[in-house]
Amino acid sequence: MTSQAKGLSMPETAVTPQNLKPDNVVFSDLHPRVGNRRLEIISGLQREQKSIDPKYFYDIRGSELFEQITELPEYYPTRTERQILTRDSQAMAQYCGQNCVLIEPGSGSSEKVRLLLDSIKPAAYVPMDISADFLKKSAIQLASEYPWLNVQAVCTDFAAQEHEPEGLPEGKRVIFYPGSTLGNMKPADAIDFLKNLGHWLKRDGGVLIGIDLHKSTSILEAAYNDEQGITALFNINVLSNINNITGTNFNTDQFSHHAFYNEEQYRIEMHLVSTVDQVVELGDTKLRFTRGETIHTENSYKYTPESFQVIAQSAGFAIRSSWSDEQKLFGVHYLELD
Ligand code: SAH
Ligand code: AVI
Repeated sequence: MTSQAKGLSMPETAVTPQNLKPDNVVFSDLHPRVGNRRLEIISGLQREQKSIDPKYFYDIRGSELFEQITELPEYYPTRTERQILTRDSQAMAQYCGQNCVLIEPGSGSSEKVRLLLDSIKPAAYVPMDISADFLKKSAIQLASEYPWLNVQAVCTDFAAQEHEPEGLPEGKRVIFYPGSTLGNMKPADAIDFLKNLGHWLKRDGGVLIGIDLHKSTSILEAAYNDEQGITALFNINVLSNINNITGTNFNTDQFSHHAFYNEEQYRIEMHLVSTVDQVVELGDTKLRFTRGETIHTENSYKYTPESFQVIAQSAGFAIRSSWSDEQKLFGVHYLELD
């Protein structure tokens, strides 16, 4: 019998995702303190080449804009990786085994893991992301779609996460790191990051990782300069997030998006170009910009199969298997400690 049929009044409070939280999801917040983030941001903006760490793209609006990017016709990485994961999920499951603890740094919407869950049947899934509200929403959505799945979401800066999150069940660790998010680190940082992940794996674990491949400059530059201008909005949104975190007064109308492939370094560089001479204030600190000066907001490194092998080996891993699409746009690899 429904509550109405029983004559009970309906609750007046709004139904939010929080009070609809299914039993199979827990959320812990290890997010860095505002003070630390403020210092990191200021120090980047005071360098000769001003820079902002790309993790600051991801407030809730940034995460939503990234989701829109993944659907753009020019942004081939997401759909290509999804095709590979769909086609080869059984082969990947042979490596991951069943009942592992599946940990995803930078999980975003947790869309891609859905392509693996039925074949891997993990004992727990641990989405980790810096974008707290988006993570919470995505974890609740996933848990309600997969009632058998134990979801343990952790809001954290994965680059500062020395040990695996506490309280995970026993069992083999598999780290799922799709999207070529590793490509947003400089190669030396990528090696250190992978080395650290190696400590989480114990003996028999592995890393299932997606890496974007080097290709023609025209395909790459189109992917980061889409016609609808969503990538430009994503880039500029970083300034709104910085204003919220630090109290700076960046005027987002006075910066424009610039992305190009640096062929020597094998990386897309994203910058924000100051369109006027201006001073941005942060309390007593004044940040001066000349017209045309840039803030470097992101690198997105592209690898050849050989150059990724060097990164993996330098971090102590052997590549056990690799999968790619027919056009060799994107690669997915299963790594184990060598
Ligand atoms: N894995 C998803 C999302 C990739 S986008 C996919 O393949 O589509 C990159 C994700 O990593 C974003 O959700 C962003 O919030 C998160 N992220 C970026 N830097 C991070 C950091 N330092 N710590 C934690 N999460 C981070
Ligand atoms: C998350 N990361 C791998 C994306 C990339 O392609 O480097 C972020 C992005 N930046 C612009 N478009 C997408």
